[in-house]
Amino acid sequence: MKLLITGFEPFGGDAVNPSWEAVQALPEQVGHHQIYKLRLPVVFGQAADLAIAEADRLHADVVLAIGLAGGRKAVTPEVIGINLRNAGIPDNAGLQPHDDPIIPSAPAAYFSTLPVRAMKEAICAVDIPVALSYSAGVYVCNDVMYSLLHHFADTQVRCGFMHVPYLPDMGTPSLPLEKITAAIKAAVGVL
Ligand code: PCA
Repeated sequence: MKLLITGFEPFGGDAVNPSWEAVQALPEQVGHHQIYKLRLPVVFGQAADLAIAEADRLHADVVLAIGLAGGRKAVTPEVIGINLRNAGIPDNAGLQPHDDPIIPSAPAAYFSTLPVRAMKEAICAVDIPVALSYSAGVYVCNDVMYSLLHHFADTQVRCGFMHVPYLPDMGTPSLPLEKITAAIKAAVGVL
């Protein structure tokens, strides 16, 4: 099985993004998954297009996108992505959409096609704070999640998103990099 896992470049003035730090630290193989890694720009539209193109190119079976949610205290598998863009801060290309659809006339929302509850239980089992989230926000992370789910709707490719907290030197609450990496590995184990 081919698993594409993505992380993001830094944004909003941060020097690092724990999502990419953790993805980079993953092994090349987890269980029956061959892991392919991709770093995404924090840019509306462009990030989603790159993730979709790479998943198509690889003929990936599963796509798991990871992003930072500063302020959250737990790793959070996302249940749903919505067809909305609203940026509190400009993205890394200076775009700041307000209340725009991601894809006009497309469905309002898609549920993750990953087993979010099993992911949560697997992360809980390795003693890392975890909770399901029912909002991936309306910034670039939700953009990627929604766009993947729209593109791969009615295909066999399963996809979803997981947010992770700050690293200790970025703010509070936080989780050490080893714990974020271990949480992703545990989640991948049930995909
Ligand atoms: N977090 C942002 C975008 C990139 C990232 O790591 C978000 O939650 O939308």
